[in-house]
Amino acid sequence: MPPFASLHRTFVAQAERQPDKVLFELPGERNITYGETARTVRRIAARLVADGVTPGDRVAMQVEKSPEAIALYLATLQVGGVFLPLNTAYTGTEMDYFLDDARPRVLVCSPERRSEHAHREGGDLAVETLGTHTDGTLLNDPASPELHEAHEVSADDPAAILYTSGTTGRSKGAVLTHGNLASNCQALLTAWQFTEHDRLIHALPVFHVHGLFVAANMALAAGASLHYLTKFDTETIIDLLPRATVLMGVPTFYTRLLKSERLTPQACASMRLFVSGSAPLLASDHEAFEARTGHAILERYGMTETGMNTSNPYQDGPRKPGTVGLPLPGVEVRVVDPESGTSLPDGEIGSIEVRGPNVFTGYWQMPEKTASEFRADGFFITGDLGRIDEDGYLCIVGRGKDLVISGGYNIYPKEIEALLDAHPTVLESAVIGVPHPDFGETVVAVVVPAPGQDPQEAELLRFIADDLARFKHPRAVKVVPELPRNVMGKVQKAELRKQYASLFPTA
Ligand code: MCA
Ligand code: AMP
Repeated sequence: MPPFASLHRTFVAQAERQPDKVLFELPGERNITYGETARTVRRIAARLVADGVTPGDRVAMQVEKSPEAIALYLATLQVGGVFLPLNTAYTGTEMDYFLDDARPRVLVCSPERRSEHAHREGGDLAVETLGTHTDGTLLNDPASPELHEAHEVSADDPAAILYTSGTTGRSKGAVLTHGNLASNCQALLTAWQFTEHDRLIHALPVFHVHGLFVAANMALAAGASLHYLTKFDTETIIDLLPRATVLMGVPTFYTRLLKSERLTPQACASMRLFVSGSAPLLASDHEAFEARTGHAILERYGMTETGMNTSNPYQDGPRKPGTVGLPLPGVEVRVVDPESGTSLPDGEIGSIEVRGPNVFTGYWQMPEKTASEFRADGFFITGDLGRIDEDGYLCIVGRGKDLVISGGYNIYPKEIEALLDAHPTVLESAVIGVPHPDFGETVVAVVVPAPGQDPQEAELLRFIADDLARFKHPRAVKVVPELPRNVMGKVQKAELRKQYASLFPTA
């Protein structure tokens, strides 16, 4: 496939080449072709322009997963807009922050949540709705016009903003360009030999890099088909395996699939590739999956700010459990001393840094934060810790950043600590991640009572509920007389993680 500059243009080319090919197969429901999707994209594009969207304007989306959500993404790119997908779990308080910061021209929300956003409307913001059955204001006029022209974009133009929480507790919008998305998609198509003949099981959410810019982009660009599921369900996936070729998921997908007796070599007979990422896959799960199915899961490593950086080989080399493989074509990866920034010899643990056409341009309206995360020679400091093994494979050994990854969702302790500390019975808190049998890691809050107070778990959880998406809620609250500190007075989270490591017994 020749190099491409825009995901929208590449999709349009596929839709013109094979209009009748099924793009979305919705199990037990409808099938939607490339041609039908292209028409929906053009209708939404016309609607966005009517709402006042001009190139560079942000289009925010907080909707349940549907094929039309992907059409909205493509329509935004068509008109030169900047797509801003938001997790459906975000509460009103969280939405206030993102919308104030990104100042979108249009917010597309679920019809059921329309009233929550009524107060935002007017002025510079238009609110549209989109349901899961083509309902909602965005598509409610069957005779609505179609926009055929596409805004001419360059590789450096912004295509999307994805919020990713910072160590400071404030979420930062990572601005990804058309060039970032296109180059990463192309590198993955080549690395994983993905073609129009693939049938990908898509069970990830479409508001993060994994589901949108890895899974969906690859299928759209290659002209492949999606078994498109609104959410992960073990038995539905196993039902679909015999009609699919590729599955992409977070480690929790594989932990759950392994629990089913129906996961057999026969069930996987038509599959050629299982991909895992977003969080570490346990080497024991990798090995158990291979023993059970004959397939070695291909683990890769990425970040919101960079898309995918490294991948275990599709062929020409082993897929090594516990590693995230080799740099993708065009991507440079190095392990350096975190203080001096000098490269370390292979085998030594240091800070992982990356450079390449996949790396974002910066955080939305945060030039200083952006500058502090890049080296002078253009390498981006990922905040992950790793080493390069004897075969050149990258192994992630930990995180320099204070981050919990639960079922593939990133959770920043600082955000939760700030909320807990505001409760009158709490003097201070430390939020940590501990091993969890289903989510890989889960959140535990350790709190110290304010003088004379007796913090109650249920009350604390109620107190933070409105301000925090459900997946970020601590699964346990522990009350302790004081937090362990080092001589500098810094809370020793490693000590706490050790202390509570067996709270949720794994295997
Ligand atoms: C749902 N819940 C969770 C999570 N998901 N709690 C903690 N961690 C989670 N990940 C909560 C719900 O709020 C609910 O709580 C209860 O668990 C059940 O919800 P349900 O929707 O039924 O859960 P599920 O469908 O079983 O979802 C689990 C899941 C899902 C399949 C692991 O979280 C998922 O699809 N994760 C993928 C996230 C992802 O795409 N990450 C990629 C980020 P209650 O019942 O108590 O109300 S992109 C990225 O990281 C980089 C770039 C990369 O490298 O890919
Ligand atoms: P996000 O900010 O949601 O893009 O999450 C990116 C982070 O997820 C990375 O910085 C890593 O810490 C982690 N991550 C992604 N893929 C892997 C993987 N295969 N193994 C270990 N950690 C991973």
